[in-house]
Amino acid sequence: MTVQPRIERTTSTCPHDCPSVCALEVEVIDGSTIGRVRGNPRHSYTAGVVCAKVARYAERIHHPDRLTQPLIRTGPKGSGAFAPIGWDEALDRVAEEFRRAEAAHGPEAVWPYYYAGTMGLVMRDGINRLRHAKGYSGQFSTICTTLAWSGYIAGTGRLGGVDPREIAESDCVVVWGTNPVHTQVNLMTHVQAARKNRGAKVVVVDIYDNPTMKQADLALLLRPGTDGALACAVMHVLFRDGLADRDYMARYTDCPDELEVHLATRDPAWAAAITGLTVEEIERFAHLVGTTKNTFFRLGYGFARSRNGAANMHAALCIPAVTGAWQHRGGGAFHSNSGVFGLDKRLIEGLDAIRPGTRMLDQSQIGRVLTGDGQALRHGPPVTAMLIQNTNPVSVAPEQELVKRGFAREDLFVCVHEQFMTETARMADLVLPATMFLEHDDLYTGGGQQHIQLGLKRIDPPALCRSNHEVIVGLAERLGAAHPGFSMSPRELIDATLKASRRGSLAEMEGDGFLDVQPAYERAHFLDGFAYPDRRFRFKPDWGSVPVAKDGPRGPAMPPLPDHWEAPLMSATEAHPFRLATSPARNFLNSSFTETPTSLAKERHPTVMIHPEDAGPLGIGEGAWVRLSNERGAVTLRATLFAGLRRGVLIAESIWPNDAYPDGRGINTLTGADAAAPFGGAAFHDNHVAIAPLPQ
Ligand SMILES: Nc1nc2c(c(=O)[nH]1)N[C@H]1C(S)=C(S)[C@@H](COP(=O)(O)OP(=O)(O)OC[C@H]3O[C@@H](n4cnc5c(=O)[nH]c(N)nc54)[C@H](O)[C@@H]3O)O[C@H]1N2
Ligand SMILES: Nc1nc2c(c(=O)[nH]1)N[C@H]1C(S)=C(S)[C@@H](COP(=O)(O)OP(=O)(O)OC[C@H]3O[C@@H](n4cnc5c(=O)[nH]c(N)nc54)[C@H](O)[C@@H]3O)O[C@H]1N2
Ligand code: SF4
Ligand SMILES: [Mo]
Repeated sequence: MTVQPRIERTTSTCPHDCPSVCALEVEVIDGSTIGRVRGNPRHSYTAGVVCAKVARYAERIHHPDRLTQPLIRTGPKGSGAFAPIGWDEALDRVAEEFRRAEAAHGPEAVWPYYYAGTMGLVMRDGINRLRHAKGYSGQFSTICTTLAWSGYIAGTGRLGGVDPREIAESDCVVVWGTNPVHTQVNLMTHVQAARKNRGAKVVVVDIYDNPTMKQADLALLLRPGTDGALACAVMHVLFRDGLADRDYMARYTDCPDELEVHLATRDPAWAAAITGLTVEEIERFAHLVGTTKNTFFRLGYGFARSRNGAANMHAALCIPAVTGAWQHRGGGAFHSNSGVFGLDKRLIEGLDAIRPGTRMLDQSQIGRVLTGDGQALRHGPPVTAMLIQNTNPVSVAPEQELVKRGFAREDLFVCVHEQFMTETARMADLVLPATMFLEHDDLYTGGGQQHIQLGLKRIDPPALCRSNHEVIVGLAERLGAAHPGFSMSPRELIDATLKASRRGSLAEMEGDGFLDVQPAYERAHFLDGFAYPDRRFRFKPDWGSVPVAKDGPRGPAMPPLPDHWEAPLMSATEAHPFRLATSPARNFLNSSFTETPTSLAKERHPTVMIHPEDAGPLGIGEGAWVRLSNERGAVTLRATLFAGLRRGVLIAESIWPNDAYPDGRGINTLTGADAAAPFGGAAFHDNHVAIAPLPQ
């Protein structure tokens, strides 16, 4: 007689770095194994849908290559030679190295480094409590959101916007610089609802004909970094053709007359020459959004990942302020809700322990920091010891040659706490095995939606895996770091954080597993005014005082009004005549899922898309090996011919592990870490390169 497995359905939250932050239903088989993962149908944003890579999460959590044992390096750095070591001995060793670094150069020689491999607040941000309690160097987190958020907040004064579920009530949805079919599939659920129920028109603005653009009624395929020009010409037409809402602007915006005068010369012909779009396409787009008052602008991250990206985000955001779309149900704009959750993070992050004046190091400039660049070090001591959690900089950070050189330093001690032997872990002195989300308790906030969500422990981890919280607490103990957060369990931290934030309690949230904190309609549409003292939207922001970064890096001065800002771009040159963007691949999530067999099989191998008319004269055929190069280095991968992009543009969907390339050089060999205006940020899609076939 065969025994039927016992399948229990539990709820959880996807922990990965994705705006959707899906509420999950997870099958737990016999209390120890994960079965199918589905979207929770009772969650109004997730609406029962998850992406394919998380649906097959069993592949990742029960992967044979998971780290299950603390390891200490026994061969040269990066050799991959490690031997098992006990947990106590491992943590003692980290503490000893941190004390040694501090004794030699002061506490700022230690740089805890992390990012959003898990979005759980306890496991992601707890490392900051240790940092603050010990006075270690700060991290100014620029790798992802800084450019986009700066541009958005410059206009509205606050990070928030129209409820993304309202997309279903819109008659025109503009998906601008995001590829949700790859990067946040749930957005498509709401877009499709608008289309099905109301016949809404869908506009997609992107630089290649990606799977989202394939679903568009109006596809605007422009040159990289030219969104500001498109936005200006659209607003020019709105003013010119009587489609601007002058009453709305008089009431809600700072300088509509000045904007109108400024835009007089920025007509569709001007923008057509810059963007590569036709005058007709621009006019059509302008008339569509000008006559469809409840147009919803869903502004993504991708178009802000250029050196003029903050300016472009702001320019696109100005359109609904000109049409007055914010006043209509289903109309207005949304980029991120990260500003609406109102969670008091003092306990989790130890914010009350911050030592004023501690240096902040630019996360994106990790290569420069580790190779001793004085400016990147803010003219302070070298970094000689690191703890890394939830991020894989040797793969994902720009200026990869510098990053690799930095990690190879013999005088640098690195401890990496990871789920897999990533290329960063491989460079470490000590590797610690981490739990996965179904093996620990955490609290999540949905930046692309509006819920605070729970993800509780559902199964036991492999015997020797420990959570980020356990590692931080273990180190705090050994280093004599004092803070109430170190003596609390994750459940206690979650409960206390919810209570301190007046967002209920853990017990209250445990039922559904999520809490809808969508701000009221009036506020989400900024009908009670924008978040500046005079309550007005800024067409002309004071860029220096946008409330994003107090102590961050600074880029060049911004254009005062929306514009096409060419100067900072890494434009094509004679030596480097192509523009390269590194847009996300569908089956990877940054560097995560590059270890799962199904994702690898679907993505096949590192590839660069090139227009057939560019490829022909260069002698590049389908599948040919090519070399991409610029001032920073060279990358070898295969070409595929694709007519769905502009001449002179290349797309390499990323991020593949470096060892998937024949010479171990990953795509970020070509990307730059210079601080883009106004407050820094990595311009991953703004690169010039040369492309040449390799002898076959
Ligand atoms: N499958 C998958 N999902 C992911 C990720 C992943 O790697 N893979 N990454 C996750 C993370 S960390 C984030 S932050 C989000 C990001 O998700 P998105 O907001 O979607 O941002 P990007 O992924 O940077 O780029 C989105 C699109 O912008 C386009 N783009 C690039 N340059 C320009 C430009 O100048 N103008 C315009 N109009 N478009 C441009 C790219 O071609 C791409 O199609 O996705 C998350 N989800
Ligand atoms: N070329 C190019 N480069 C890019 C981008 C691009 O578009 N193009 N996008 C950039 C963006 S937007 C981002 S956000 C970054 C993200 O890049 P990363 O920060 O590296 O993000 P992930 O690959 O999502 O996660 C990193 C690691 O976290 C680990 N991890 C997950 N959960 C846990 C946990 O609970 N504990 C511990 N200890 N580890 C955990 C995973 O195993 C994974 O190896 O990449 C950037 N790099
Ligand atoms: S769409 Fe994003 S949040 Fe949802 S399951 Fe996939 S990775 Fe997770
Ligand atoms: Mo990101």
